[in-house]
Amino acid sequence: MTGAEYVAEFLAQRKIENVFLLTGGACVFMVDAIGQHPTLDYKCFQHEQGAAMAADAVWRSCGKVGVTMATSGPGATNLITGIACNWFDSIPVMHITGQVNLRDSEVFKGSKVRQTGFQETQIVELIKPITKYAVQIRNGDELKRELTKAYNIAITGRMGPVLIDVPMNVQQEEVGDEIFYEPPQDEAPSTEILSALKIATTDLFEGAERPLVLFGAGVGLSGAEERIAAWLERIGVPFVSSWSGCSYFDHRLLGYCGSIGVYGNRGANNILQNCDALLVLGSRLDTRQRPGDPKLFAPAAKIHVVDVDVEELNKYTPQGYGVTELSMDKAVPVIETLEAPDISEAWQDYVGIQKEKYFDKDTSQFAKDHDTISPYEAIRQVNRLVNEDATVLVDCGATTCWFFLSFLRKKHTIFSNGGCAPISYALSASIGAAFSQPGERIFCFIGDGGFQNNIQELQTISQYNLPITVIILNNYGYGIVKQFQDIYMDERNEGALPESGYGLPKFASIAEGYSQSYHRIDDLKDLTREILYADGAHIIDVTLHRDTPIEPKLEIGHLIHDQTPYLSDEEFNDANRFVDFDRKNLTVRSSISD
Ligand SMILES: Cc1ncc(C[n+]2csc(CCOP(=O)(O)OP(=O)(O)O)c2C)c(N)n1
Ligand SMILES: [Mg+2]
Repeated sequence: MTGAEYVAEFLAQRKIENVFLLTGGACVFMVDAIGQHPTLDYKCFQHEQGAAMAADAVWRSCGKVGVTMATSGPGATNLITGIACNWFDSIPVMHITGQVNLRDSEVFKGSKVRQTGFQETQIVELIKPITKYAVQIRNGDELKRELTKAYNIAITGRMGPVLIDVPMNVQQEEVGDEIFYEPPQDEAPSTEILSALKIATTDLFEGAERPLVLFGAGVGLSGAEERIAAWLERIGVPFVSSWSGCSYFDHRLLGYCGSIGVYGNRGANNILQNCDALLVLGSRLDTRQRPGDPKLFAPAAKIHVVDVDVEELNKYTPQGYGVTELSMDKAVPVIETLEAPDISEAWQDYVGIQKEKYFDKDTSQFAKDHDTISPYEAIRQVNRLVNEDATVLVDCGATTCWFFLSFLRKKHTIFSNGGCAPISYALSASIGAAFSQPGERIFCFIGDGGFQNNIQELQTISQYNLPITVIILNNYGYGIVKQFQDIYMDERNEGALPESGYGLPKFASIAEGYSQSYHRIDDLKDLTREILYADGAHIIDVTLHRDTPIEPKLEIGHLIHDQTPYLSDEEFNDANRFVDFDRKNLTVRSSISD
């Protein structure tokens, strides 16, 4: 077997079905080997970025490792944004790049030339900061060792992308027929760490009257979501989630109060800010969740965080949070034994009121006032019309905020790219989701700007006849940027609107060019299940007023739960019964637990 054939066989034995690629001279032997393999297949993308984003969706939709292949130089560098998507959201993906023949690159060994071989690029050095492991292979033996090592690194611990760079001569080298793979050893956690977790969390709950749990993506990434959801249901402690976390449980669970953060639900933020004990499960509390001064995040609460990545935990040292370094699947047997704390009646009433008042109530007052389509209602309508286990992706910008404020997950697969958040991710990721779930229709919410950023992948959708419904929430601009500029730049919308350099083609003509059907929606009564589920690939263009804002939204210099449109002082104080916040001076005067 040649090195190229070895790569194909190794992937096939890992039950990988598709490699997402764009070919080129330096990977062509490997592409050929995949093409000749009896069970492995490849799918062609129009841009490597699309392939890498699609590979991100494979794990999220079917739990298998996504694989890309690209040629050296520009092929490899085009993968970078997609690799960043995998990295920040902890998604295991294996990227395989072709590299020039080692003979070429070694000719000038010792001199620091930029390049010797044509299209030679040191992708391994470039990519190291955003991969868990990246290595250039020097011979057949290394290929065998490194493939298994890289694959295992991708799927263990805090997961993430890996990259293997395979020079042309290694692709052609005779490497023998035996495939080498040793599954990773699953180490049991020490009894010390488990008992420390038990003591810390019992202590956290025992001293609490106003407990809250934050459900993060780590719960789902480690496969602990069903057990944690069952535990939450049993003990009746209220919980909130991050955007990435809310992909993993049924939003109809009684204890669920919404997603928190800068664009979070107002009630969920209020509850967070008034709790006295917060158990954070598998969430990294990034600055969209914990903006500004960390001291003002759940300021009256004792906080304990369980996370698989010690670096994430190290950042809490100044705040003195309790921490446990453990993946959630290892922590779940302990968490499950925690009994419900003595929740005060006042807290139960308060949580009930906040939920009643705000949960699933976010809407566009602006759209009401202007008699235009509310993106919140458009999303709710799709939520009602699609199957309760449908796969629904969402892109970037205001579109994401509207989505997470109004889509209620039942058994749906819902996701977005949380950490890198490039515009266009969802279009390419929909393709990965479609290949991972043959026969299932995929729904993709995307803004007009995001839709254009990787528009060439419409061709990939068409040529493979993928059942993807793209729903453009069209506000004729980079809406989220425009809202920011309106607030902080006196409505100077440089680079964000058609009159300042942003441009839109006729989407109907684009659809026609890519052989897809097109529906323009000016009235939500025309957005029907029939259209959503029409055969083939299609584009639904929902017309919004271009000024439709995100509501609620946090402005700079405010407490996380003091979002626009601002509440009166009376309403604000009523929503903060347990902690007395000085909303102007950004301090806490006192709290019930003081
Ligand atoms: C690749 C990339 N470039 C730029 C940005 C910055 N950015 C974030 S949101 C956004 C506007 C998105 O516009 P659109 O897709 O129409 O969504 P809207 O906010 O209008 O809903 C931009 C340009 C980004 N996230 N990714
Ligand atoms: Mg837009």
